[in-house]
Amino acid sequence: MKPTTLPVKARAHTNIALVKYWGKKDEDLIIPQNSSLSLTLDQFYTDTAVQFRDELAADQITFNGRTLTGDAQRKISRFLNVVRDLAGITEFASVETTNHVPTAAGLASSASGFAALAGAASRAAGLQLAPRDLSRLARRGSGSATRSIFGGFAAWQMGHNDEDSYGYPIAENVNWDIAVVAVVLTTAAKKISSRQGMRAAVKTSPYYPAWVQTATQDFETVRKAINDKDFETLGHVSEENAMRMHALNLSADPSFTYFNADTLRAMAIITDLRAAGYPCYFTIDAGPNIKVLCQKLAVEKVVSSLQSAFGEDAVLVVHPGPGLTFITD
Ligand code: 2P0
Repeated sequence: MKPTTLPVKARAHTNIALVKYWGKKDEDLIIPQNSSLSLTLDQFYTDTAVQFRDELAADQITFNGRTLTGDAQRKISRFLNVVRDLAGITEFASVETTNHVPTAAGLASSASGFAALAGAASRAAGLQLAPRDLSRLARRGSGSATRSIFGGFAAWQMGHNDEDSYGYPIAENVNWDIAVVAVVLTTAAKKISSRQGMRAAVKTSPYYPAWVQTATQDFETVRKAINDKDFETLGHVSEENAMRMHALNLSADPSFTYFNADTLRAMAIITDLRAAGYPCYFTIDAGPNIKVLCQKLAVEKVVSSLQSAFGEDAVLVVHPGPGLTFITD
Protein backbone atom coordinates (compact mmCIF):
# COMPACT_ATOMS: atom_id res chain seq x y z
CA MET A 1 0.00 0.00 0.00
CA LYS A 2 0.95 3.64 -0.40
CA PRO A 3 0.04 6.20 2.26
CA THR A 4 -2.10 9.13 1.17
CA THR A 5 -0.35 12.44 0.53
CA LEU A 6 -2.96 14.39 2.49
CA PRO A 7 -4.36 13.77 5.98
CA VAL A 8 -7.53 11.66 6.20
CA LYS A 9 -10.14 12.78 8.71
CA ALA A 10 -12.87 10.60 10.20
CA ARG A 11 -15.66 11.07 12.74
CA ALA A 12 -17.13 8.43 15.05
CA HIS A 13 -19.72 8.70 17.81
CA THR A 14 -19.69 7.11 21.22
CA ASN A 15 -22.16 4.37 22.14
CA ILE A 16 -23.98 3.21 25.23
CA ALA A 17 -24.12 -0.56 25.76
CA LEU A 18 -27.54 -2.04 26.50
CA VAL A 19 -26.08 -5.54 26.79
CA LYS A 20 -22.60 -4.95 28.20
CA TYR A 21 -19.17 -6.26 27.31
CA TRP A 22 -17.44 -7.08 30.59
CA GLY A 23 -14.56 -9.53 30.19
CA LYS A 24 -12.12 -10.78 27.59
CA LYS A 25 -11.27 -14.27 26.36
CA ASP A 26 -8.15 -12.95 24.63
CA GLU A 27 -6.56 -9.81 26.08
CA ASP A 28 -4.18 -9.20 23.19
CA LEU A 29 -6.69 -9.46 20.34
CA ILE A 30 -9.57 -8.18 22.51
CA ILE A 31 -11.94 -11.10 22.02
CA PRO A 32 -14.83 -10.76 24.51
CA GLN A 33 -16.52 -13.38 26.69
CA ASN A 34 -20.00 -12.46 25.42
CA SER A 35 -21.63 -10.63 22.54
CA SER A 36 -22.79 -7.08 23.31
CA LEU A 37 -25.30 -4.62 21.90
CA SER A 38 -25.41 -0.82 21.98
CA LEU A 39 -26.98 2.41 20.84
CA THR A 40 -24.72 4.94 19.11
CA LEU A 41 -25.38 8.51 20.37
CA ASP A 42 -25.60 11.69 18.32
CA GLN A 43 -24.00 14.39 20.48
CA PHE A 44 -20.75 12.81 21.60
CA TYR A 45 -18.15 12.19 18.94
CA THR A 46 -14.46 12.21 18.10
CA ASP A 47 -12.80 13.70 15.00
CA THR A 48 -9.41 12.28 14.10
CA ALA A 49 -7.05 13.21 11.25
CA VAL A 50 -4.14 10.93 10.33
CA GLN A 51 -1.25 11.22 7.90
CA PHE A 52 1.67 8.77 7.55
CA ARG A 53 4.77 10.79 6.66
CA ASP A 54 8.27 9.80 5.59
CA GLU A 55 9.99 12.57 7.50
CA LEU A 56 8.66 11.61 10.97
CA ALA A 57 10.99 9.80 13.40
CA ALA A 58 8.12 8.74 15.72
CA ASP A 59 4.33 8.91 15.87
CA GLN A 60 3.15 12.40 16.83
CA ILE A 61 -0.21 12.35 18.56
CA THR A 62 -2.20 15.31 19.78
CA PHE A 63 -5.43 15.05 21.78
CA ASN A 64 -7.52 18.22 22.09
CA GLY A 65 -4.41 20.17 21.10
CA ARG A 66 -2.06 18.54 23.63
CA THR A 67 0.78 16.22 22.64
CA LEU A 68 0.41 12.76 24.15
CA THR A 69 3.33 11.08 25.92
CA GLY A 70 3.90 7.96 28.03
CA ASP A 71 1.29 5.18 28.21
CA ALA A 72 -1.37 7.13 26.30
CA GLN A 73 1.08 7.65 23.41
CA ARG A 74 2.20 4.01 23.47
CA LYS A 75 -1.39 2.71 23.33
CA ILE A 76 -2.05 4.69 20.12
CA SER A 77 1.35 3.77 18.62
CA ARG A 78 0.66 0.08 19.25
CA PHE A 79 -2.64 0.48 17.43
CA LEU A 80 -0.89 2.27 14.55
CA ASN A 81 1.52 -0.70 14.35
CA VAL A 82 -1.48 -2.94 13.63
CA VAL A 83 -2.49 -0.58 10.80
CA ARG A 84 1.10 -0.43 9.46
CA ASP A 85 1.35 -4.24 9.46
CA LEU A 86 -1.96 -4.54 7.65
CA ALA A 87 -0.94 -2.03 4.97
CA GLY A 88 2.70 -3.13 4.74
CA ILE A 89 4.06 0.36 5.42
CA THR A 90 6.68 1.65 7.86
CA GLU A 91 6.09 5.42 8.01
CA PHE A 92 5.23 7.07 11.31
CA ALA A 93 2.03 9.06 11.58
CA SER A 94 0.81 12.41 12.76
CA VAL A 95 -2.54 12.02 14.54
CA GLU A 96 -4.76 14.91 15.57
CA THR A 97 -7.76 14.04 17.69
CA THR A 98 -10.51 16.32 18.90
CA ASN A 99 -13.11 15.03 21.32
CA HIS A 100 -16.54 16.63 21.05
CA VAL A 101 -17.96 15.50 24.31
CA PRO A 102 -19.64 18.38 26.20
CA THR A 103 -17.14 19.36 28.86
CA ALA A 104 -16.54 16.33 31.00
CA ALA A 105 -19.85 14.69 30.17
CA GLY A 106 -18.41 11.64 31.83
CA LEU A 107 -19.03 9.46 28.80
CA ALA A 108 -16.44 7.00 27.57
CA SER A 109 -14.39 8.30 24.69
CA SER A 110 -12.41 5.15 23.89
CA ALA A 111 -15.29 3.85 21.74
CA SER A 112 -15.54 6.93 19.52
CA GLY A 113 -11.77 7.48 19.74
CA PHE A 114 -10.64 4.13 18.40
CA ALA A 115 -13.48 3.92 15.86
CA ALA A 116 -12.44 7.30 14.38
CA LEU A 117 -8.76 6.34 14.52
CA ALA A 118 -9.41 2.99 12.80
CA GLY A 119 -11.21 4.81 9.98
CA ALA A 120 -8.72 7.64 9.51
CA ALA A 121 -5.53 5.58 9.99
CA SER A 122 -6.56 2.71 7.71
CA ARG A 123 -7.50 5.05 4.88
CA ALA A 124 -4.41 7.22 5.38
CA ALA A 125 -2.32 4.04 5.12
CA GLY A 126 -3.87 3.37 1.70
CA LEU A 127 -6.33 0.67 2.83
CA GLN A 128 -10.00 0.62 1.81
CA LEU A 129 -11.66 -1.52 4.46
CA ALA A 130 -15.29 -2.62 4.46
CA PRO A 131 -17.29 -1.72 7.61
CA ARG A 132 -16.90 -5.19 9.12
CA ASP A 133 -13.11 -5.04 8.72
CA LEU A 134 -13.07 -1.52 10.12
CA SER A 135 -14.91 -2.83 13.17
CA ARG A 136 -12.37 -5.66 13.58
CA LEU A 137 -9.58 -3.09 13.39
CA ALA A 138 -11.29 -0.73 15.87
CA ARG A 139 -11.66 -3.71 18.24
CA ARG A 140 -7.86 -3.97 18.47
CA GLY A 141 -7.83 -0.52 20.11
CA SER A 142 -10.81 -0.87 22.46
CA GLY A 143 -13.63 -3.40 22.63
CA SER A 144 -16.48 -0.90 22.73
CA ALA A 145 -15.08 0.82 19.58
CA THR A 146 -16.08 -2.28 17.58
CA ARG A 147 -19.72 -1.13 17.81
CA SER A 148 -19.10 2.59 17.13
CA ILE A 149 -18.35 1.92 13.44
CA PHE A 150 -22.13 1.59 13.06
CA GLY A 151 -24.96 3.99 13.82
CA GLY A 152 -28.17 3.33 15.76
CA PHE A 153 -28.45 -0.09 17.35
CA ALA A 154 -25.28 -2.11 16.75
CA ALA A 155 -23.93 -5.43 17.94
CA TRP A 156 -20.50 -6.94 18.54
CA GLN A 157 -20.49 -10.64 17.82
CA MET A 158 -18.00 -12.14 20.24
CA GLY A 159 -16.57 -14.73 17.85
CA HIS A 160 -13.48 -16.77 18.72
CA ASN A 161 -10.67 -15.11 16.81
CA ASP A 162 -9.63 -11.97 14.94
CA GLU A 163 -11.70 -12.90 11.88
CA ASP A 164 -15.05 -13.64 13.47
CA SER A 165 -15.12 -11.10 16.33
CA TYR A 166 -16.70 -8.06 14.66
CA GLY A 167 -19.45 -5.47 14.79
CA TYR A 168 -22.57 -5.29 12.69
CA PRO A 169 -25.62 -3.04 12.44
CA ILE A 170 -28.95 -4.15 13.91
CA ALA A 171 -30.96 -1.02 13.03
CA GLU A 172 -28.84 1.90 11.80
CA ASN A 173 -31.85 4.20 11.39
CA VAL A 174 -33.75 4.22 14.64
CA ASN A 175 -37.19 5.33 13.51
CA TRP A 176 -38.95 4.93 16.82
CA ASP A 177 -39.42 6.82 20.00
CA ILE A 178 -36.23 6.52 22.06
CA ALA A 179 -34.03 9.10 23.80
CA VAL A 180 -31.22 8.91 26.33
CA VAL A 181 -30.95 11.28 29.28
CA ALA A 182 -27.33 11.41 30.46
CA VAL A 183 -26.64 12.51 34.02
CA VAL A 184 -23.17 13.66 34.98
CA LEU A 185 -22.69 13.02 38.69
CA THR A 186 -18.94 13.45 38.76
CA THR A 187 -16.21 14.33 36.29
CA ALA A 188 -13.40 12.78 38.35
CA ALA A 189 -11.29 10.13 36.62
CA LYS A 190 -12.14 6.59 37.72
CA LYS A 191 -9.75 4.71 39.95
CA ILE A 192 -10.22 1.34 38.26
CA SER A 193 -10.09 1.35 34.44
CA SER A 194 -12.55 -0.79 32.48
CA ARG A 195 -9.65 -2.97 31.45
CA GLN A 196 -8.60 -3.65 35.07
CA GLY A 197 -12.18 -3.97 36.29
CA MET A 198 -13.26 -6.56 33.77
CA ARG A 199 -10.04 -8.54 34.25
CA ALA A 200 -10.73 -8.70 38.01
CA ALA A 201 -14.34 -9.81 37.39
CA VAL A 202 -13.31 -12.63 35.04
CA LYS A 203 -10.59 -13.85 37.38
CA THR A 204 -12.26 -13.59 40.77
CA SER A 205 -16.06 -13.31 40.62
CA PRO A 206 -17.71 -16.67 41.35
CA TYR A 207 -20.71 -15.34 39.41
CA TYR A 208 -18.79 -14.89 36.17
CA PRO A 209 -20.15 -18.03 34.43
CA ALA A 210 -23.71 -16.92 35.29
CA TRP A 211 -22.96 -13.51 33.77
CA VAL A 212 -21.93 -15.06 30.45
CA GLN A 213 -25.05 -17.20 30.44
CA THR A 214 -27.50 -14.39 31.26
CA ALA A 215 -25.79 -11.83 28.99
CA THR A 216 -26.14 -14.29 26.12
CA GLN A 217 -29.88 -14.54 26.78
CA ASP A 218 -30.16 -10.76 27.23
CA PHE A 219 -28.55 -10.23 23.83
CA GLU A 220 -31.25 -12.30 22.11
CA THR A 221 -34.07 -10.68 24.11
CA VAL A 222 -32.91 -7.12 23.40
CA ARG A 223 -32.33 -7.91 19.73
CA LYS A 224 -35.91 -9.15 19.45
CA ALA A 225 -37.22 -6.14 21.41
CA ILE A 226 -35.51 -3.80 18.92
CA ASN A 227 -37.06 -5.71 16.07
CA ASP A 228 -40.49 -5.51 17.70
CA LYS A 229 -40.00 -1.87 18.85
CA ASP A 230 -40.84 -3.13 22.32
CA PHE A 231 -39.46 -0.36 24.55
CA GLU A 232 -40.51 -1.92 27.83
CA THR A 233 -38.61 -5.17 27.23
CA LEU A 234 -35.61 -3.30 25.85
CA GLY A 235 -35.48 -1.02 28.89
CA HIS A 236 -36.15 -3.69 31.47
CA VAL A 237 -33.55 -6.14 30.16
CA SER A 238 -30.94 -3.38 29.65
CA GLU A 239 -31.34 -2.26 33.27
CA GLU A 240 -31.10 -5.83 34.57
CA ASN A 241 -28.04 -6.47 32.43
CA ALA A 242 -26.28 -3.35 33.78
CA MET A 243 -27.03 -4.35 37.37
CA ARG A 244 -25.64 -7.83 36.78
CA MET A 245 -22.46 -6.37 35.33
CA HIS A 246 -22.04 -4.25 38.44
CA ALA A 247 -22.83 -7.27 40.63
CA LEU A 248 -19.75 -8.94 39.13
CA ASN A 249 -17.63 -6.11 40.50
CA LEU A 250 -19.24 -6.26 43.94
CA SER A 251 -18.60 -10.01 43.97
CA ALA A 252 -14.94 -9.75 42.89
CA ASP A 253 -12.06 -10.31 45.30
CA PRO A 254 -11.22 -7.64 46.34
CA SER A 255 -14.73 -6.27 45.88
CA PHE A 256 -15.09 -2.93 44.12
CA THR A 257 -17.81 -0.72 42.66
CA TYR A 258 -18.13 2.17 40.22
CA PHE A 259 -21.22 3.46 42.05
CA ASN A 260 -21.14 6.41 44.41
CA ALA A 261 -23.88 7.75 46.69
CA ASP A 262 -25.36 9.90 43.90
CA THR A 263 -25.52 6.88 41.58
CA LEU A 264 -27.82 5.18 44.09
CA ARG A 265 -29.91 8.36 44.46
CA ALA A 266 -30.29 8.65 40.68
CA MET A 267 -31.25 4.99 40.39
CA ALA A 268 -33.96 5.45 43.03
CA ILE A 269 -35.36 8.51 41.20
CA ILE A 270 -35.73 6.51 37.98
CA THR A 271 -37.25 3.50 39.76
CA ASP A 272 -39.83 5.80 41.41
CA LEU A 273 -40.67 7.57 38.14
CA ARG A 274 -41.22 4.22 36.48
CA ALA A 275 -43.51 3.12 39.30
CA ALA A 276 -45.45 6.35 38.67
CA GLY A 277 -45.98 5.29 35.05
CA TYR A 278 -43.13 7.02 33.17
CA PRO A 279 -41.38 4.77 30.63
CA CYS A 280 -37.72 5.10 31.73
CA TYR A 281 -34.91 2.68 32.60
CA PHE A 282 -31.31 3.33 33.64
CA THR A 283 -28.01 1.86 32.58
CA ILE A 284 -24.55 2.45 34.05
CA ASP A 285 -21.10 1.90 32.56
CA ALA A 286 -17.72 1.68 34.24
CA GLY A 287 -18.24 4.87 36.23
CA PRO A 288 -20.75 6.52 38.59
CA ASN A 289 -22.76 8.42 35.95
CA ILE A 290 -26.08 7.08 34.78
CA LYS A 291 -27.87 7.14 31.43
CA VAL A 292 -31.63 6.82 31.23
CA LEU A 293 -33.43 5.22 28.30
CA CYS A 294 -36.71 7.08 27.84
CA GLN A 295 -39.66 7.49 25.60
CA LYS A 296 -40.84 11.03 24.69
CA LEU A 297 -43.61 10.83 27.22
CA ALA A 298 -41.03 10.57 30.02
CA VAL A 299 -38.19 12.85 28.86
CA GLU A 300 -39.43 16.10 30.38
CA LYS A 301 -40.24 14.54 33.75
CA VAL A 302 -36.96 12.57 33.90
CA VAL A 303 -34.96 15.70 33.04
CA SER A 304 -36.71 17.91 35.62
CA SER A 305 -36.46 15.28 38.38
CA LEU A 306 -32.76 14.71 37.79
CA GLN A 307 -32.10 18.45 37.49
CA SER A 308 -33.77 19.10 40.84
CA ALA A 309 -31.52 16.51 42.43
CA PHE A 310 -28.20 17.15 40.66
CA GLY A 311 -28.40 20.62 39.07
CA GLU A 312 -29.41 21.93 35.67
CA ASP A 313 -26.05 21.48 34.00
CA ALA A 314 -25.73 17.85 35.05
CA VAL A 315 -28.41 16.61 32.65
CA LEU A 316 -28.20 16.21 28.85
CA VAL A 317 -30.68 14.71 26.40
CA VAL A 318 -29.20 12.77 23.47
CA HIS A 319 -30.58 10.66 20.63
CA PRO A 320 -29.48 7.83 18.34
CA GLY A 321 -26.53 8.86 16.18
CA PRO A 322 -24.73 7.81 12.99
CA GLY A 323 -21.83 5.45 12.34
CA LEU A 324 -18.30 6.25 11.11
CA THR A 325 -18.05 8.97 8.47
CA PHE A 326 -15.12 10.43 6.57
CA ILE A 327 -14.84 14.20 6.56
CA THR A 328 -13.48 16.25 3.71
CA ASP A 329 -12.63 19.82 4.61
C1 2P0 B 1 -19.44 -1.73 27.12
N1 2P0 B 1 -17.76 -0.95 28.77
O1 2P0 B 1 -19.98 -2.74 26.62
C2 2P0 B 1 -18.81 -1.89 28.49
C3 2P0 B 1 -19.80 -1.68 29.57
C4 2P0 B 1 -17.95 -0.25 29.97
C5 2P0 B 1 -19.08 -0.92 30.63
O2 2P0 B 1 -16.64 -1.54 26.95
O3 2P0 B 1 -10.33 -2.94 27.53
O4 2P0 B 1 -12.87 0.82 26.99
O5 2P0 B 1 -10.42 -1.12 25.81
O6 2P0 B 1 -11.67 -3.24 25.46
O7 2P0 B 1 -14.08 -0.90 25.55
C6 2P0 B 1 -15.53 -0.07 28.34
O8 2P0 B 1 -14.40 -0.81 28.07
O9 2P0 B 1 -12.38 -1.65 27.27
C7 2P0 B 1 -16.67 -0.90 27.97
P1 2P0 B 1 -11.15 -2.27 26.47
P2 2P0 B 1 -13.42 -0.58 26.84
O10 2P0 B 1 -19.47 -0.62 26.55
